[in-house]
Amino acid sequence: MTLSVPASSAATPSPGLENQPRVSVSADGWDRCPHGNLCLFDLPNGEGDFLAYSSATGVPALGAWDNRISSVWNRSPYYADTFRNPDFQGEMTSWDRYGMPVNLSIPGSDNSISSFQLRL
Ligand SMILES: [Ca+2]
Repeated sequence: MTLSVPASSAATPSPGLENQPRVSVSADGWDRCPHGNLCLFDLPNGEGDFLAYSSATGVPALGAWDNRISSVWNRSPYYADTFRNPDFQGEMTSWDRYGMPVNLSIPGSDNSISSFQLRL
């Protein structure tokens, strides 16, 4: 499953979307990442828009999310590998299953992920 959640949706719903379900009105930052998911955030500290994946998958090109991810939390039961280039090329970082949330500014890889995979 892929879930893309605009950061602004909880505070300022778009017209016509007021009654749509949301991840959680009270959740903020990292806490918005559902247990069992890999979450990829636009901003540090789990802020901003984010993507969430809960099944083994490979994404060779991130489109609008290319070179955008600034923090990662792998809460999934899969290993996650992120790559600096598309098609699973370039420098790879592996994320443990049920790991800790990480700001990519610390390892110096902010806004540089271009593909990733979730694997057993
Ligand atoms: Ca970013």
